[in-house]
Amino acid sequence: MANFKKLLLVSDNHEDRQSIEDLIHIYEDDVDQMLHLGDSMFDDLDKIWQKMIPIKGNNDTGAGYIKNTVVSLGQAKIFASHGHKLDVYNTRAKLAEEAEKRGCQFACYGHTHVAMVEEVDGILVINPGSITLPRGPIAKKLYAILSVDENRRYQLNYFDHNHLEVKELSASGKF
Ligand SMILES: [Mn+2]
Repeated sequence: MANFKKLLLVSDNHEDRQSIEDLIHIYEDDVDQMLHLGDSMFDDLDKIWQKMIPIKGNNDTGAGYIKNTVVSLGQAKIFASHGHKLDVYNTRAKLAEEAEKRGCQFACYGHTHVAMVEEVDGILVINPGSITLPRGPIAKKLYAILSVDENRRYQLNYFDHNHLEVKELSASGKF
């Protein structure tokens, strides 16, 4: 499948700087966009945000953070939110509803630190996990890359903090 557009997804590094700088160094020229899903706990004017879209987590302060946004990637539209105000520990239905309202096919969130991909009410809902403080069944520090092509196929790949693919989490399909 040729001509992919790629979006890097990372979340919840909770002040760890090295992990985020590593991702920028490795992927800056290789992906179309980088999205941070919250709780970096960096300054909202940090120069890192020249390279990544900064979503506001419950532990982030400053007017430079974005509460919710929609990212376009090829033909895909992706709703992005930290998720703490959408009750994501209990349900991903509110997240999917917000995505649907905005004409998105995907929704991405953080907050739980649990890597997860699931289809909820027709929306593909993705949590890239935490790059420093993993929780849940896969005890690995993770991030993810969402790729979409011109035939509306998507591919989601997870990687650990050593940048090795965690294949049991990968997903693909049409959107
Ligand atoms: Mn949080």
